Amino acid sequence: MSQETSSHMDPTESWHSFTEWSDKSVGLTWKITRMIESVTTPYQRIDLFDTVGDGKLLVHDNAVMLSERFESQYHDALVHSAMLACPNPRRVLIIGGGDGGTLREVLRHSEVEVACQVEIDAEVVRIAKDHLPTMAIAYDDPRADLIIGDGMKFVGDAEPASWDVILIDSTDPIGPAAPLFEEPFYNDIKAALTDDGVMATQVACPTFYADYFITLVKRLETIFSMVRPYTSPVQMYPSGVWGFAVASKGQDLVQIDEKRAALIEESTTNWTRETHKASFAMPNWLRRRLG
Ligand code: AG3
Repeated sequence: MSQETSSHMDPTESWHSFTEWSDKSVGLTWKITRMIESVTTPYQRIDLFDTVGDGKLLVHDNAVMLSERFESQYHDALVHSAMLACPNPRRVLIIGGGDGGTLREVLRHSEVEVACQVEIDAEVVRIAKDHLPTMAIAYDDPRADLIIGDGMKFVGDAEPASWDVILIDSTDPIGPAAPLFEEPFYNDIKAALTDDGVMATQVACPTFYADYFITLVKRLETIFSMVRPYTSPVQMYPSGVWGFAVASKGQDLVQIDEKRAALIEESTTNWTRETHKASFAMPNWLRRRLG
């Protein structure tokens, strides 16, 4: 998972480029008109760019977190299937996701009484509040409870069976977020979930980072009794297809409440009952490797 910045000035037009490299030979390049902010925090370097056509682009340590144009593809995919697999998601915990996009999607669900967001890096929230209003607006909802702190510790200290849904909206499984993809954290999540609770996490790109995708799904399977990997088109990330997994202590992850799903479909940008069903389909080579 190598990322590096390649920035050059085009001689004929006034834009630079930023490339996130997916592997040795393939990258995704953005036309950048200006750098809005670049800050180095104790956790990461955060760059916020403006692009020629895709709105603002948020980059952490050279990995794209979101573009304003495509962010809903990722946030819809992470949130709605897990929320709808859980019969009554009253208490929802989000680890990471300081931009507010995941929180915004969670709050579409009228069952939610508390959506607690634990983000380690206050600067991510500050940048979202200053520059990414379509996501940061979620913080104005009275059900939102923002905590700046260590999500791992928060989950470790949580009361047993105290959360209906736990969503992990983290950076990639290499670098500072690596512990959020390991057994001790997954065990703590399991303990913190109610009996019919559901967790969802991103598990990297199923093609460029297939080894990560497969390892993470298999790791989840050693801990949770039900695990379903799924994928979704996310054009702003390497390959344009991103991997996710939902997991539970037994709660069915594929059958979702039709009535609630129909309601959610009225307001989402991408998620539908059809995309939900399709998201579990895996290409044959990947199905074989998943076993
Ligand atoms: N969460 C990070 C998804 C992984 C992106 N990886 C990459 N570009 N290599 C994004 C935060 C959005 N709320």
